[in-house]
Amino acid sequence: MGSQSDWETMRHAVSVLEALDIAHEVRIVSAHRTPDRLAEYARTAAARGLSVIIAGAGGAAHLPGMCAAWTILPVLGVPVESHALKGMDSLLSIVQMPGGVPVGTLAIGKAGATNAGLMAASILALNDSALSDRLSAWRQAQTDAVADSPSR
Ligand code: RP5
Repeated sequence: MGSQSDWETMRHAVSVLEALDIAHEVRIVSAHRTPDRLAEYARTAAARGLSVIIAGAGGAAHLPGMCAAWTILPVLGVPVESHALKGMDSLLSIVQMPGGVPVGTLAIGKAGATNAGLMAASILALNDSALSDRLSAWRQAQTDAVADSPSR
């Protein structure tokens, strides 16, 4: 994530990864404040054994795109809801990548962070049958938790 202030959103991605027992690391890497850290992180990610990167940032949210510029690993971008523009700035900064450098862009805020975790799980599950089973069970539990009618 681009800042400590993104944690309140990005913790929802981490919760999913924890629930599905997916090995992960959590770092603050800012495209603007720590550009060298970003270059180092993204350039070495594959060699360090990472398979998917979830990058969440807000405002002028260049972190996911610049991360994708440095690696061919799949990068999932989460637009953090900004105070000034409610995350529309973040969304447009992340989603409108030039052809040739993809970022898989999720929804603004908590839903996007949650789904980034689930999307990462889906990617990893392609080559991990045990994770595939855990992900299927997670989805089934979600389905089972939906009541037939609202409580009033
Ligand atoms: C972005 O600027 C971060 O991703 C964060 O969403 C936003 C504001 O950062 P702070 O000023 O709260 O550190 O780079």
